[in-house]
Amino acid sequence: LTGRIGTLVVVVGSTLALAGCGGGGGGKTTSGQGTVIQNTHVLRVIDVHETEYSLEPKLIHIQRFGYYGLKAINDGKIPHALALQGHGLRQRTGAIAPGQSRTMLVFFRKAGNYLLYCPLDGHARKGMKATVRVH
Ligand SMILES: [Cu+2]
Repeated sequence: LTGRIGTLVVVVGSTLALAGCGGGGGGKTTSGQGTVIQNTHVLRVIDVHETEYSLEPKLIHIQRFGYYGLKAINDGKIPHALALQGHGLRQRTGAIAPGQSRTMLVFFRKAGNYLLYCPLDGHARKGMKATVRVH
């Protein structure tokens, strides 16, 4: 992982601003009872902004096991994607066009650090990576 671990922390409650997902991320709806992704209630949807070549935030804290949405938002000028790897998990979105987003449903059930990165064209090596820390 990169040596530059920032202090940015995703704040609970950001899910309320999620109406109108751009990228066909898999059937997300927001209602008074929380956010549903692929027919699954998630504890939280975490926004991950992608640009050339970085991910923000660099460090995401998760305090409870359970289902989460990782919403990859392509703020860049070329296609990106988002992949997650660690502790038996390995999954990724398809390519995301500039200005679009996709949400990945993830079930975290083991503590530790997970690698979040863009799997396209060596982008991770250029800096498109981040850490999800499950406590
Ligand atoms: Cu990329």
